[in-house]
Amino acid sequence: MRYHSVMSATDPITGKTAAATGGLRGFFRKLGARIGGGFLGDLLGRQIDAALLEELESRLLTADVGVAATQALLGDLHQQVARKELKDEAALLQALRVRMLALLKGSARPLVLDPTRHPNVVLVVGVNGSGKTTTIGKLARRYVREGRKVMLVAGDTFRAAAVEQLQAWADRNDVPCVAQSTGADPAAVVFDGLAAAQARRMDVLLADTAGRLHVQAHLMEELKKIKRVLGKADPSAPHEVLLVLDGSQGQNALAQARTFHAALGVTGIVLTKLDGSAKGGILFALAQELALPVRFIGLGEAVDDLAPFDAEAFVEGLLGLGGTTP
Ligand SMILES: Nc1nc2c(ncn2[C@@H]2O[C@H](COP(=O)(O)OP(=O)(O)OP(=O)(O)O)[C@@H](O)[C@H]2O)c(=O)[nH]1
Ligand SMILES: [Mg+2]
Repeated sequence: MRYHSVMSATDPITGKTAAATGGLRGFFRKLGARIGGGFLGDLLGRQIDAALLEELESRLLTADVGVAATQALLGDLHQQVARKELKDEAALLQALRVRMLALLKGSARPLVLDPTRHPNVVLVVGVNGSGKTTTIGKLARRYVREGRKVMLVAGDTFRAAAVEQLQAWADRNDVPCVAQSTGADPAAVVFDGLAAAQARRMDVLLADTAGRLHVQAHLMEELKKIKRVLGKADPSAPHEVLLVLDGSQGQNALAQARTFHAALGVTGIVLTKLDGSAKGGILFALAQELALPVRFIGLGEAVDDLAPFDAEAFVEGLLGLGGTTP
């Protein structure tokens, strides 16, 4: 089996690997640049006045930043512009940078595992096809590389071939996977997985679940049951309810986040598929409305295409600041 290197993430603009473009910082910068090109583009170089702010506002909205976050970013800039305090483009960019970083500050919080827990339980949830199982494969890779003992549990007993898909990721990472056949009670499977992980003193248990629409109430109830049952085997579990969102879905991802959070108490987010999309504006909307940590960003389909969110590089790229990587 051949693996992509840790720098295999593909640059969204040049199509080159991240290694060739200055690493993951470069990736986030370019990602920002691509989104920024969409809403800043020709605005720069124009006179800074109320009309320019209006235009900026509508472009932020188009870039999925959302009404509340757009307001938070631009709010007092209107007064500053009226008072002619933002004299030039550099001053405007600096003002935006400060506000964007302040908004995203809470988002760039890593997932920290407690080494005394055996295991740390990560319950992975999200709508169909958002990238849950792939993200589990990538996380397993990451934790194995850190020297941790990782186990997977196949809580998706609904979709045909879901168990095989997870098993394939387990084999690729050489970690154990607890599974039953399709149709089994997912709460029972996950409970067994936790018992096995406790017995074998695993560091991390990554629990896959079946995709479901956030509007399917009975399926959301099923997730609540899985969460409750985990708590019976370990009152502190799950230690992370990780919501996987397809970053290319824009405002729809925000609606999903709202409902999953209300039902389950989401503790972290993975935003996938930002490699093929200019829709990263949703990061601001998520930060503004839910203030949940964005643990990782999915940068592609390969096992190493997962990276902690680098808010600074992202904002610099977005605003065309801080120099560009070749
Ligand atoms: N480009 C890109 N594709 C991704 C990323 N993450 C996942 N995918 C792809 O998205 C598709 C769905 O991924 P899965 O991991 O099966 O999604 P899931 O949420 O487990 O899907 P269900 O189990 O059906 O709910 C696959 O083709 C993945 O390769 C990413 O970060 N970037
Ligand atoms: Mg899946």
